[in-house]
Amino acid sequence: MKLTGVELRRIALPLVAPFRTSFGTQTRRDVLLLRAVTDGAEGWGECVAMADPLYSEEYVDGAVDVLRRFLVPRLAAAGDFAATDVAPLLAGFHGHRMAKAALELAVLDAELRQRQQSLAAYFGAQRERVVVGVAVGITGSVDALVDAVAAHVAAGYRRVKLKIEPGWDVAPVAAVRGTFGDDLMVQVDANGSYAEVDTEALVALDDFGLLLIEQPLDDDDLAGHAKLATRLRTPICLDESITSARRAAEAVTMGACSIVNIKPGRVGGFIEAKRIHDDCLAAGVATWIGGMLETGIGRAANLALAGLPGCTLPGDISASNRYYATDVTPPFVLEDGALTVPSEPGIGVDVLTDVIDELTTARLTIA
Ligand code: SMG
Ligand code: MG
Repeated sequence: MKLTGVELRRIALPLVAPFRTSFGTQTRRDVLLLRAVTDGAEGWGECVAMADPLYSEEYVDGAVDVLRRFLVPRLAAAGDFAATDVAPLLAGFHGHRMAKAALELAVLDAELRQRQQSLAAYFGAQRERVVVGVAVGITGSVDALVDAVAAHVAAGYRRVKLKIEPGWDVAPVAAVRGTFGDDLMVQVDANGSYAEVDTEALVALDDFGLLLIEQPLDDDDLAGHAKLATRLRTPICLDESITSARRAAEAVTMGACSIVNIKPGRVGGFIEAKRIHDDCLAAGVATWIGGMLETGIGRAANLALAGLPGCTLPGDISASNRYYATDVTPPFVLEDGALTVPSEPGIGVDVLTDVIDELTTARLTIA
Protein backbone atom coordinates (compact mmCIF):
# COMPACT_ATOMS: atom_id res chain seq x y z
CA MET A 1 0.00 0.00 0.00
CA LYS A 2 1.01 3.61 -0.48
CA LEU A 3 0.44 6.32 2.10
CA THR A 4 -1.04 9.37 0.43
CA GLY A 5 -1.75 11.50 3.49
CA VAL A 6 -2.23 11.61 7.24
CA GLU A 7 -4.65 13.82 9.10
CA LEU A 8 -3.84 14.61 12.71
CA ARG A 9 -6.81 15.41 14.94
CA ARG A 10 -6.31 16.66 18.41
CA ILE A 11 -9.41 16.27 20.56
CA ALA A 12 -10.30 17.29 24.12
CA LEU A 13 -12.20 14.70 26.13
CA PRO A 14 -13.29 15.50 29.70
CA LEU A 15 -12.91 12.63 32.19
CA VAL A 16 -16.04 11.67 34.15
CA ALA A 17 -13.95 11.98 37.34
CA PRO A 18 -10.41 13.18 38.08
CA PHE A 19 -7.76 10.43 37.88
CA ARG A 20 -4.83 10.85 40.29
CA THR A 21 -1.59 8.90 40.04
CA SER A 22 1.78 9.38 41.72
CA PHE A 23 2.68 11.86 38.99
CA GLY A 24 -0.38 14.08 38.99
CA THR A 25 -4.12 14.49 38.54
CA GLN A 26 -5.83 14.37 35.17
CA THR A 27 -9.25 15.90 34.57
CA ARG A 28 -9.32 15.63 30.79
CA ARG A 29 -7.51 13.83 27.99
CA ASP A 30 -5.85 15.79 25.25
CA VAL A 31 -5.78 13.00 22.65
CA LEU A 32 -4.06 12.88 19.29
CA LEU A 33 -5.88 10.78 16.69
CA LEU A 34 -4.51 9.95 13.25
CA ARG A 35 -6.33 9.16 10.05
CA ALA A 36 -4.10 7.47 7.49
CA VAL A 37 -5.19 7.74 3.87
CA THR A 38 -3.74 5.06 1.60
CA ASP A 39 -4.33 4.06 -1.99
CA GLY A 40 -6.49 1.22 -0.63
CA ALA A 41 -8.45 2.30 2.43
CA GLU A 42 -8.36 4.70 5.35
CA GLY A 43 -7.38 3.75 8.87
CA TRP A 44 -7.40 5.26 12.34
CA GLY A 45 -4.77 5.30 15.04
CA GLU A 46 -4.51 6.85 18.49
CA CYS A 47 -1.43 8.25 20.15
CA VAL A 48 -1.33 7.44 23.87
CA ALA A 49 1.05 10.26 24.81
CA MET A 50 -0.33 12.52 27.53
CA ALA A 51 -0.31 16.33 27.40
CA ASP A 52 2.70 16.47 29.74
CA PRO A 53 5.83 14.27 29.76
CA LEU A 54 5.10 12.71 33.18
CA TYR A 55 4.38 9.05 32.44
CA SER A 56 7.27 8.98 29.95
CA GLU A 57 9.27 11.53 28.00
CA GLU A 58 6.63 11.72 25.28
CA TYR A 59 3.90 14.39 25.17
CA VAL A 60 1.27 15.39 22.63
CA ASP A 61 2.98 18.47 21.18
CA GLY A 62 6.17 16.44 20.73
CA ALA A 63 4.26 13.64 19.01
CA VAL A 64 2.64 16.11 16.59
CA ASP A 65 6.02 17.60 15.77
CA VAL A 66 7.85 14.32 15.15
CA LEU A 67 4.97 12.91 13.11
CA ARG A 68 4.74 16.03 10.97
CA ARG A 69 8.42 16.58 10.40
CA PHE A 70 9.86 13.08 10.32
CA LEU A 71 7.65 10.02 10.66
CA VAL A 72 4.86 10.70 8.16
CA PRO A 73 7.21 12.09 5.47
CA ARG A 74 9.40 9.00 5.82
CA LEU A 75 6.47 6.63 5.21
CA ALA A 76 4.99 8.79 2.45
CA ALA A 77 8.35 8.62 0.66
CA ALA A 78 8.63 4.84 1.09
CA GLY A 79 6.45 3.89 -1.88
CA ASP A 80 4.75 0.55 -1.50
CA PHE A 81 4.93 -0.89 1.99
CA ALA A 82 2.95 -3.02 4.47
CA ALA A 83 2.13 -2.34 8.12
CA THR A 84 4.90 -4.76 9.12
CA ASP A 85 7.39 -2.43 7.38
CA VAL A 86 6.41 0.64 9.41
CA ALA A 87 8.62 -0.02 12.45
CA PRO A 88 11.71 -0.91 10.35
CA LEU A 89 11.12 2.16 8.14
CA LEU A 90 10.95 4.44 11.19
CA ALA A 91 13.70 2.73 13.20
CA GLY A 92 16.30 5.29 12.22
CA PHE A 93 14.48 7.90 14.29
CA HIS A 94 15.31 7.40 17.95
CA GLY A 95 12.57 7.08 20.56
CA HIS A 96 9.10 8.57 19.98
CA ARG A 97 7.56 5.15 20.41
CA MET A 98 4.04 6.39 21.10
CA ALA A 99 4.05 8.52 17.95
CA LYS A 100 5.38 5.59 15.91
CA ALA A 101 2.81 3.20 17.40
CA ALA A 102 -0.04 5.56 16.52
CA LEU A 103 1.10 5.80 12.92
CA GLU A 104 1.60 2.05 12.66
CA LEU A 105 -1.91 1.44 14.02
CA ALA A 106 -3.49 3.83 11.50
CA VAL A 107 -1.65 2.08 8.66
CA LEU A 108 -2.47 -1.38 10.00
CA ASP A 109 -6.15 -0.44 10.36
CA ALA A 110 -6.18 0.74 6.74
CA GLU A 111 -4.45 -2.43 5.53
CA LEU A 112 -6.83 -4.73 7.40
CA ARG A 113 -9.95 -2.80 6.41
CA GLN A 114 -8.76 -3.14 2.83
CA ARG A 115 -8.45 -6.91 3.10
CA GLN A 116 -11.49 -7.27 5.37
CA GLN A 117 -9.64 -8.87 8.28
CA SER A 118 -10.05 -7.95 11.93
CA LEU A 119 -7.08 -6.96 14.04
CA ALA A 120 -8.02 -9.77 16.43
CA ALA A 121 -7.85 -12.34 13.63
CA TYR A 122 -4.62 -10.81 12.33
CA PHE A 123 -2.96 -11.26 15.72
CA GLY A 124 -4.50 -14.68 16.31
CA ALA A 125 -6.73 -13.75 19.24
CA GLN A 126 -8.48 -16.80 20.59
CA ARG A 127 -11.07 -15.29 22.92
CA GLU A 128 -14.20 -13.43 21.91
CA ARG A 129 -14.65 -11.92 25.34
CA VAL A 130 -12.03 -10.95 27.88
CA VAL A 131 -12.26 -10.30 31.60
CA VAL A 132 -11.00 -6.77 32.23
CA GLY A 133 -9.91 -4.71 35.19
CA VAL A 134 -10.31 -1.13 36.31
CA ALA A 135 -7.64 1.26 37.57
CA VAL A 136 -8.55 3.33 40.62
CA GLY A 137 -6.66 6.55 41.28
CA ILE A 138 -5.31 7.87 44.56
CA THR A 139 -8.23 9.40 46.43
CA GLY A 140 -6.56 10.90 49.50
CA SER A 141 -8.98 9.28 51.95
CA VAL A 142 -9.44 5.57 52.52
CA ASP A 143 -13.23 5.97 52.76
CA ALA A 144 -13.36 7.66 49.37
CA LEU A 145 -11.26 4.85 47.91
CA VAL A 146 -13.52 2.15 49.35
CA ASP A 147 -16.55 3.99 47.90
CA ALA A 148 -14.87 4.22 44.49
CA VAL A 149 -13.97 0.52 44.51
CA ALA A 150 -17.50 -0.37 45.67
CA ALA A 151 -18.95 1.43 42.64
CA HIS A 152 -16.64 -0.47 40.28
CA VAL A 153 -17.41 -3.81 41.93
CA ALA A 154 -21.12 -3.02 41.66
CA ALA A 155 -20.60 -2.33 37.95
CA GLY A 156 -19.19 -5.86 37.63
CA TYR A 157 -15.42 -5.46 37.72
CA ARG A 158 -13.68 -8.48 39.21
CA ARG A 159 -10.19 -7.00 39.23
CA VAL A 160 -9.11 -3.60 40.50
CA LYS A 161 -5.76 -1.90 40.33
CA LEU A 162 -5.02 0.63 43.05
CA LYS A 163 -2.60 3.42 42.36
CA ILE A 164 -0.10 3.74 45.20
CA GLU A 165 2.74 6.04 46.24
CA PRO A 166 4.84 6.31 49.41
CA GLY A 167 2.40 7.07 52.24
CA TRP A 168 -0.59 5.71 50.27
CA ASP A 169 -0.08 1.97 50.21
CA VAL A 170 -0.66 -0.36 53.17
CA ALA A 171 -3.72 1.45 54.60
CA PRO A 172 -5.68 1.69 51.32
CA VAL A 173 -4.78 -1.86 50.30
CA ALA A 174 -5.75 -3.23 53.74
CA ALA A 175 -9.07 -1.36 53.59
CA VAL A 176 -9.94 -2.68 50.13
CA ARG A 177 -8.96 -6.24 51.01
CA GLY A 178 -10.84 -5.99 54.32
CA THR A 179 -14.00 -4.61 52.71
CA PHE A 180 -14.22 -6.74 49.57
CA GLY A 181 -12.64 -10.00 50.73
CA ASP A 182 -10.24 -12.35 49.03
CA ASP A 183 -12.28 -13.01 45.88
CA LEU A 184 -11.66 -9.58 44.40
CA MET A 185 -8.48 -9.59 42.33
CA VAL A 186 -6.37 -6.67 43.54
CA GLN A 187 -3.08 -5.33 42.21
CA VAL A 188 -1.20 -2.07 42.77
CA ASP A 189 0.71 0.35 40.55
CA ALA A 190 3.34 2.74 41.92
CA ASN A 191 4.37 4.38 38.63
CA GLY A 192 7.98 4.30 39.77
CA SER A 193 7.38 6.37 42.90
CA TYR A 194 9.31 4.20 45.40
CA ALA A 195 13.02 4.04 46.17
CA GLU A 196 15.18 1.47 47.91
CA VAL A 197 14.60 3.16 51.30
CA ASP A 198 10.88 2.36 50.98
CA THR A 199 11.41 -1.40 50.71
CA GLU A 200 9.69 -2.22 54.02
CA ALA A 201 6.41 -0.59 52.92
CA LEU A 202 6.44 -2.79 49.81
CA VAL A 203 7.31 -5.89 51.85
CA ALA A 204 4.29 -5.11 54.05
CA LEU A 205 2.03 -5.41 50.98
CA ASP A 206 2.92 -9.12 50.80
CA ASP A 207 0.22 -9.81 53.41
CA PHE A 208 -2.66 -8.86 51.11
CA GLY A 209 -2.56 -11.49 48.38
CA LEU A 210 -2.01 -9.02 45.56
CA LEU A 211 -1.87 -10.30 41.98
CA LEU A 212 1.20 -8.15 41.38
CA ILE A 213 2.95 -4.90 42.14
CA GLU A 214 3.52 -2.76 39.07
CA GLN A 215 6.55 -0.57 38.50
CA PRO A 216 7.59 0.15 42.09
CA LEU A 217 10.92 1.78 41.16
CA ASP A 218 12.33 4.06 38.46
CA ASP A 219 11.94 3.09 34.79
CA ASP A 220 15.67 2.64 34.29
CA ASP A 221 16.32 0.66 37.47
CA LEU A 222 16.17 -2.96 36.34
CA ALA A 223 18.87 -3.95 38.82
CA GLY A 224 16.93 -2.32 41.66
CA HIS A 225 13.81 -4.24 40.70
CA ALA A 226 15.77 -7.49 40.57
CA LYS A 227 17.06 -6.84 44.08
CA LEU A 228 13.61 -5.87 45.35
CA ALA A 229 12.14 -9.04 43.86
CA THR A 230 14.29 -11.13 46.19
CA ARG A 231 12.56 -9.42 49.16
CA LEU A 232 8.95 -9.77 47.96
CA ARG A 233 6.55 -12.67 47.59
CA THR A 234 4.24 -10.49 45.47
CA PRO A 235 5.28 -10.74 41.81
CA ILE A 236 6.78 -7.60 40.29
CA CYS A 237 5.31 -6.50 36.96
CA LEU A 238 7.06 -3.84 34.91
CA ASP A 239 5.30 -1.18 32.87
CA GLU A 240 7.35 1.98 32.19
CA SER A 241 10.64 0.00 32.10
CA ILE A 242 9.54 -2.20 29.20
CA THR A 243 10.21 -0.24 26.02
CA SER A 244 10.84 -3.13 23.59
CA ALA A 245 10.80 -6.90 23.23
CA ARG A 246 14.52 -6.87 23.91
CA ARG A 247 14.08 -4.92 27.13
CA ALA A 248 11.27 -7.27 28.22
CA ALA A 249 13.51 -10.30 27.75
CA GLU A 250 16.33 -8.60 29.61
CA ALA A 251 14.07 -7.66 32.54
CA VAL A 252 12.72 -11.19 32.84
CA THR A 253 16.16 -12.81 32.50
CA MET A 254 17.68 -10.68 35.22
CA GLY A 255 14.76 -11.25 37.59
CA ALA A 256 13.55 -7.63 37.53
CA CYS A 257 10.00 -8.81 36.84
CA SER A 258 8.05 -12.03 36.51
CA ILE A 259 5.00 -10.47 34.81
CA VAL A 260 4.98 -8.05 31.87
CA ASN A 261 2.50 -5.23 31.23
CA ILE A 262 2.14 -4.83 27.45
CA LYS A 263 1.31 -1.37 26.10
CA PRO A 264 1.68 -0.97 22.34
CA GLY A 265 2.36 2.76 22.61
CA ARG A 266 5.15 2.31 25.12
CA VAL A 267 6.97 -0.25 22.94
CA GLY A 268 6.62 1.50 19.58
CA GLY A 269 3.75 -0.40 18.06
CA PHE A 270 1.22 -3.20 18.07
CA ILE A 271 3.52 -5.50 16.14
CA GLU A 272 6.28 -5.11 18.75
CA ALA A 273 3.63 -5.61 21.43
CA LYS A 274 2.57 -8.88 19.80
CA ARG A 275 6.25 -9.93 19.72
CA ILE A 276 6.49 -9.35 23.47
CA HIS A 277 3.35 -11.39 23.97
CA ASP A 278 4.78 -14.26 21.91
CA ASP A 279 8.16 -14.20 23.66
CA CYS A 280 6.52 -14.16 27.08
CA LEU A 281 4.13 -16.97 26.16
CA ALA A 282 7.06 -19.09 25.00
CA ALA A 283 8.96 -18.32 28.21
CA GLY A 284 5.98 -18.97 30.49
CA VAL A 285 5.79 -15.34 31.63
CA ALA A 286 2.29 -13.99 32.29
CA THR A 287 1.25 -10.81 30.47
CA TRP A 288 -1.67 -8.41 30.38
CA ILE A 289 -2.59 -5.36 28.36
CA GLY A 290 -2.09 -2.01 30.06
CA GLY A 291 -4.14 1.12 29.48
CA MET A 292 -3.50 4.79 28.78
CA LEU A 293 -7.08 6.07 29.16
CA GLU A 294 -7.63 5.35 25.48
CA THR A 295 -10.63 6.45 23.46
CA GLY A 296 -12.61 3.72 21.76
CA ILE A 297 -10.03 3.60 18.96
CA GLY A 298 -7.10 2.54 21.14
CA ARG A 299 -9.39 0.51 23.38
CA ALA A 300 -10.64 -1.54 20.41
CA ALA A 301 -7.09 -2.30 19.32
CA ASN A 302 -6.01 -3.20 22.86
CA LEU A 303 -8.91 -5.65 23.10
CA ALA A 304 -7.63 -7.48 20.01
CA LEU A 305 -4.32 -8.08 21.81
CA ALA A 306 -6.07 -8.98 25.06
CA GLY A 307 -7.71 -11.91 23.26
CA LEU A 308 -4.30 -13.58 22.78
CA PRO A 309 -3.61 -16.75 24.77
CA GLY A 310 -0.67 -15.34 26.74
CA CYS A 311 -2.69 -12.46 28.17
CA THR A 312 -3.70 -14.46 31.19
CA LEU A 313 -4.33 -11.55 33.55
CA PRO A 314 -7.13 -8.96 33.15
CA GLY A 315 -6.03 -5.84 31.30
CA ASP A 316 -6.54 -2.16 32.16
CA ILE A 317 -9.26 -2.06 29.53
CA SER A 318 -12.32 -0.86 31.32
CA ALA A 319 -15.67 0.02 29.79
CA SER A 320 -15.77 3.35 27.95
CA ASN A 321 -17.98 4.93 30.64
CA ARG A 322 -15.26 4.48 33.28
CA TYR A 323 -13.55 7.53 31.77
CA TYR A 324 -15.78 9.13 29.17
CA ALA A 325 -19.38 10.24 28.85
CA THR A 326 -19.01 10.49 25.07
CA ASP A 327 -16.51 8.56 23.01
CA VAL A 328 -15.35 8.59 19.41
CA THR A 329 -16.63 5.05 18.82
CA PRO A 330 -19.76 3.28 20.05
CA PRO A 331 -19.10 2.58 23.74
CA PHE A 332 -17.57 -0.62 25.08
CA VAL A 333 -19.96 -1.94 27.70
CA LEU A 334 -19.05 -4.22 30.60
CA GLU A 335 -20.95 -7.50 30.80
CA ASP A 336 -20.12 -9.84 33.66
CA GLY A 337 -16.80 -8.13 34.18
CA ALA A 338 -15.80 -8.70 30.54
CA LEU A 339 -15.69 -6.85 27.23
CA THR A 340 -16.23 -8.23 23.73
CA VAL A 341 -13.24 -8.30 21.39
CA PRO A 342 -14.20 -6.47 18.17
CA SER A 343 -14.44 -8.80 15.19
CA GLU A 344 -15.15 -6.46 12.29
CA PRO A 345 -12.35 -5.52 9.84
CA GLY A 346 -9.43 -3.45 11.12
CA ILE A 347 -9.77 -2.18 14.69
CA GLY A 348 -13.30 -3.46 14.35
CA VAL A 349 -15.35 -0.46 15.38
CA ASP A 350 -16.97 2.48 13.62
CA VAL A 351 -15.18 5.75 14.15
CA LEU A 352 -17.73 8.50 14.83
CA THR A 353 -16.31 11.31 12.74
CA ASP A 354 -19.13 13.70 13.72
CA VAL A 355 -18.15 13.34 17.36
CA ILE A 356 -14.49 13.81 16.48
CA ASP A 357 -15.40 16.99 14.59
CA GLU A 358 -17.20 18.36 17.64
CA LEU A 359 -14.31 17.58 19.98
CA THR A 360 -11.50 18.74 17.68
CA THR A 361 -9.17 21.41 19.06
CA ALA A 362 -6.61 21.29 16.25
CA ARG A 363 -6.15 19.56 12.92
CA LEU A 364 -3.28 19.19 10.54
CA THR A 365 -2.96 17.42 7.21
CA ILE A 366 0.44 16.00 6.30
CA ALA A 367 1.84 14.68 3.00
O1 SMG B 1 -6.56 3.10 30.69
O2 SMG B 1 -7.50 2.44 32.52
C1 SMG B 1 -6.60 2.99 31.92
C2 SMG B 1 -5.47 3.59 32.71
C3 SMG B 1 -4.70 2.57 33.44
O3 SMG B 1 -3.46 3.22 35.33
C4 SMG B 1 -3.50 3.17 34.14
N1 SMG B 1 -2.49 3.61 33.36
O4 SMG B 1 0.79 3.38 34.67
O5 SMG B 1 -0.54 1.87 34.02
C5 SMG B 1 -0.28 3.06 34.20
C6 SMG B 1 -1.27 4.15 33.89
C7 SMG B 1 -0.71 5.12 32.93
C8 SMG B 1 -1.57 6.27 32.62
S1 SMG B 1 -1.88 7.27 33.99
C9 SMG B 1 -1.86 8.86 33.41
MG1 MG C 1 1.40 1.35 35.13
